[in-house]
Amino acid sequence: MFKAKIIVVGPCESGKTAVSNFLGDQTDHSESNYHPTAGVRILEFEQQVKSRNRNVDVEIELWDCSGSEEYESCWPAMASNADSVIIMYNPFESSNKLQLNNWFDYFVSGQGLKEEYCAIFAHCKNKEATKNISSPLSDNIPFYVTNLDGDPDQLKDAFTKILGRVLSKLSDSREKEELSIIN
Ligand SMILES: Nc1nc2c(ncn2[C@@H]2O[C@H](COP(=O)(O)OP(=O)(O)OP(=O)(O)O)[C@@H](O)[C@H]2O)c(=O)[nH]1
Ligand SMILES: [Mg+2]
Repeated sequence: MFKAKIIVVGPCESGKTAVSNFLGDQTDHSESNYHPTAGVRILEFEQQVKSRNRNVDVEIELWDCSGSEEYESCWPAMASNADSVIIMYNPFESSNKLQLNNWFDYFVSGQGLKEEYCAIFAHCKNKEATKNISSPLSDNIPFYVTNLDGDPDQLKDAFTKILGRVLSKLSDSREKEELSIIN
């Protein structure tokens, strides 16, 4: 069994908890009251991913992190040993876009994570607004426009793609470790 730690970061109220709950099948996502996350919530679930023509079970730890500056002192623990980072923002809030570089610099480049294992979710709370949005950061980071009301399966597909890329990294490093034991 492979294990993956995936952290979800980004500005307050961008939808990190709603999306994390949906991905982890924790609650009904139609719950509309906003409850700011205190620090971090860790959701654990399993998902099957296709890798190199076989189905592989992955045990996922999804870290739904608070967007509040109040918890910046927890960033090192959140970032520690993360296999992937999902940066979520509201594309209609200009202040959100300005903050994105901070999240990216700390959680992706600051940790030496390759951009291909991370993702940006431009999360639109209004499903009508999901067209013509382009990535605010490097084109090398996979970019998805997401929404829970329209076609939430698109969100599941995006997550499965991220997981597929993370899994190939994890299986490569496991193979290397196995070879190093024989050699
Ligand atoms: N209609 C609709 N509402 C959404 C969607 N995504 C999030 N929301 C609502 O937006 C509000 C904020 O979402 P949260 O997921 O709590 O935001 P957050 O990013 O976790 O915020 P912090 O924990 O403070 O960092 C909540 O009231 C959600 O129900 C969506 O796709 N559609
Ligand atoms: Mg939250």
